Amino acid sequence: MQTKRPQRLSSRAMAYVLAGGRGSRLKELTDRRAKPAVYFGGKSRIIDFALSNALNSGIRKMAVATQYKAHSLIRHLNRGWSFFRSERNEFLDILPASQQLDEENWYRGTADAVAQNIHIIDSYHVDYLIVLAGDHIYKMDYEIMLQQHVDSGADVTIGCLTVPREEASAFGVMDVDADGRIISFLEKPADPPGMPDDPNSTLASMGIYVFDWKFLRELLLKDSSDPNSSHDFGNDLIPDIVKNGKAVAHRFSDSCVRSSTEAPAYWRDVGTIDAFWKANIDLTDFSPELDLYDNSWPIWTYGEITPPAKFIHDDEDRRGHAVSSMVSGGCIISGSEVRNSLLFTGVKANSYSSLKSVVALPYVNIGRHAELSNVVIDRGVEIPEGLVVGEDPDEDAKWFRVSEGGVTLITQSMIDRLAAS
Ligand code: ADQ
Ligand code: ADP
Repeated sequence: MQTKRPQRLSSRAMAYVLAGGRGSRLKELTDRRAKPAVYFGGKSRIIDFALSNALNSGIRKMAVATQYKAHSLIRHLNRGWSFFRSERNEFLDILPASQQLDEENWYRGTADAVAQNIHIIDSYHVDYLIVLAGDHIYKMDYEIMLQQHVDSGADVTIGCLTVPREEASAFGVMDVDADGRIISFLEKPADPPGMPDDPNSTLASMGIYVFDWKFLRELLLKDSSDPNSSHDFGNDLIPDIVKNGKAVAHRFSDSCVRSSTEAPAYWRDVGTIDAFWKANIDLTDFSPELDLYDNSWPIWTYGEITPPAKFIHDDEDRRGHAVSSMVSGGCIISGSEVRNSLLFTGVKANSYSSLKSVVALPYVNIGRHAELSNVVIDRGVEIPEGLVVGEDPDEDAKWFRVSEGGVTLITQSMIDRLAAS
């Protein structure tokens, strides 16, 4: 007799991506776009990582809840993530705030961003909901986490990793028993506790939660009408489950990723200019921790159709070249020297210019004789001829934003202000 093959848990799950936050520590990079829509890695946007993880984990039902400055994010999702086919019971739903309840303009918090769409989620008949943040760079197989959730019989399973104690006040932090059950949870404590076996580290929530949908549904309905709740997972729902139910930690480690390469587990919050610059520049290393060339875990995105990158001698026979760099399609490097830099689609570097450790977002144009080091340049900026940035931080700070770590962010309005002076 033939036995029926068990269904993959991922086929009974929906990924619910929270993408409404601003990411204000990215400063002017998020003035006009939400953090999940910020570019990363030469071709992608930050949200592509969570969505690709879901896709590579076998999940074919997804929703993205948007709120802050969502236009560029929604445009990206429409262009790059519209290949799901409802005929095959696959979909990616975009759920902007204020679509469901007339009396509420905005999602009141992360839990409310799910609660306002309960009826939409019901209509897809899923057993599990995986709540994800759309603003981290990582690779993770959610099927492994789902399996742990089902095996342990938890009410919620929370993805977590160890972080240095001094950085932990930005996270929900937890204490676990020998079985991985969470016995205490504090949302962003001012003085995070160390771990018993490692006092300088803290176990932190990644903001990734797996729930049985029926359980979460009940909890959301109760929370929605609670006047004392801020309707947030980290502040309200998770502490409640830890106290009154069963919350289990899923440790993020090398075994959370199925991959054909030996790369270690990678997770970054690229929430500041310094972290954003570093994570992008790290990709130009000989052997970076984040392997974007791993075919077994592709990062899907919207791929603009462009001609190949081109490297040309200028009229005085200076060779345009790039070393230890990533150069996307449509770029033209003409008599320019590019080192340790990451250039997105359609960047042009003109003669006598020099780029060192530069992250240039799409369609940046670098004028002749410009000399730039340790900078992030926003999309479409026209760098004027002869501009020097990265030599004198005090001078740079007069016109541009110089980060704590000494990285300069350049936007077009900063250039316009400089030109008008
Ligand atoms: P935070 O990082 O502070 O804490 P939060 O501001 O709650 O995260 O945002 C989580 C996600 O939800 C982000 O992707 C954000 O874009 C999105 N979001 C925020 N407000 C939203 C809204 N009103 N509508 C829709 N989406 C919204 C959380 C947890 C911590 C955990 C960290 C890990 O609360 O416990 O440690 O994530 O980064
Ligand atoms: P992306 O994030 O896709 O690169 P842009 O950088 O071109 O998009 O623009 C980011 C957001 O700002 C988009 O929503 C776009 O519509 C909006 N935008 C672009 N230019 C302007 C402008 N001059 N004034 C106001 N909004 C703009």
